[in-house]
Amino acid sequence: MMFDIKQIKFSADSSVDDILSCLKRYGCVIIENVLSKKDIEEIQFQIKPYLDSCDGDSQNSFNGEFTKRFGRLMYRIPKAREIVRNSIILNLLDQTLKTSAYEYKLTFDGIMHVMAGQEAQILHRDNTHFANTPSTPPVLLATLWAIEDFHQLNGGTVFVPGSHLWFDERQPTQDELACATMKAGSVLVYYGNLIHGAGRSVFGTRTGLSLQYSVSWLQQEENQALSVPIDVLSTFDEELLKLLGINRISRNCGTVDGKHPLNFVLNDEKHRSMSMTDSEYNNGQIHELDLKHSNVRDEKSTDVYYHQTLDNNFIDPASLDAIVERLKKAELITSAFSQVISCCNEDSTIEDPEPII
Ligand SMILES: O=C(O)CCC(=O)C(=O)O
Ligand SMILES: [Fe+2]
Repeated sequence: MMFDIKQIKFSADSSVDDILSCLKRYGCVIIENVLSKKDIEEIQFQIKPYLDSCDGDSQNSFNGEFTKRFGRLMYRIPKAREIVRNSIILNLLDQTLKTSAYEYKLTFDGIMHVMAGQEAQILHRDNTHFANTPSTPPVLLATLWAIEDFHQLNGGTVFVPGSHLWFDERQPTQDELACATMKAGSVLVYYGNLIHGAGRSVFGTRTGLSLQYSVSWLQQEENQALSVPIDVLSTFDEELLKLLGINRISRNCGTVDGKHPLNFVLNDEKHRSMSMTDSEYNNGQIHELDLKHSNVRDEKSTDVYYHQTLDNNFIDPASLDAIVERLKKAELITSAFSQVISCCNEDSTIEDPEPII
């Protein structure tokens, strides 16, 4: 392997600009020691019952025969609700996905627990789950949190640095592959267009916690609104709910019957009043809340308007009057006609009414 993994390694206090420029260049970064030992223990404790009851053959050949997988982490794993809004990750999301969307949201959450005997996963790009999207603008940013150490013998993720910018047909050679070797508590962050896959495992286990984010206009891989029962959702705070896609991202997008979707989840005074009048939209508190995490929308309104109205001056006023008169007459005739029709329907002996001219 030719690639020196150190080139993409950062720590939790590295500058976000440095992390971002590496991400743009190689399509991936590893940020080390983001989770503490205690965090890791908590996650392991919370996922254990689900891992224990999960059989090895995880659904299909893409997911792996010796890999345990399960989803609905926002419902099942309280600690994941905290990790999903890690501030470094949100910062990177602001500067990547928000270049082509008003918001981003969680699209996938799942545990990927690779066991000895697992063959390498087919190399792929995650964005192709949705469509064969080009690399610019980015629509998907994935994070894979190491809950155990990742290395070359236990299925550590294999990736192709820089491949997020390759054309579709280009196949990687052996020396272009790298392994995301990282200690538990680190996170691998990669663009959806990066070529990657879980590695081959000959020894031990490797637990990864995958949280993937997409632009708000893409369908979620795991339907978050249905993955978490409504009574559990209603205990979440506004920031988390919006991250799950339960959000109004512009005047009309994401609403339920014209109202902010949070109305239906958070049944308190503040959210009940989240109706959608124009004044609230333009001046109200709601919009300011929406703007809190946005570095793209720096104006009150996200809409662009085109200030032109159809000019009827080409019709001269005299003929306009004549047109209106004719329309009125036509209306009278139509209503007279429909009255006759309804009379005829009542009196079935008249089968063929004379047309009224
Ligand atoms: O588990 C891994 O290392 C990666 C898995 C993966 O890329 C996927 O299932 O899409
Ligand atoms: Fe993948």
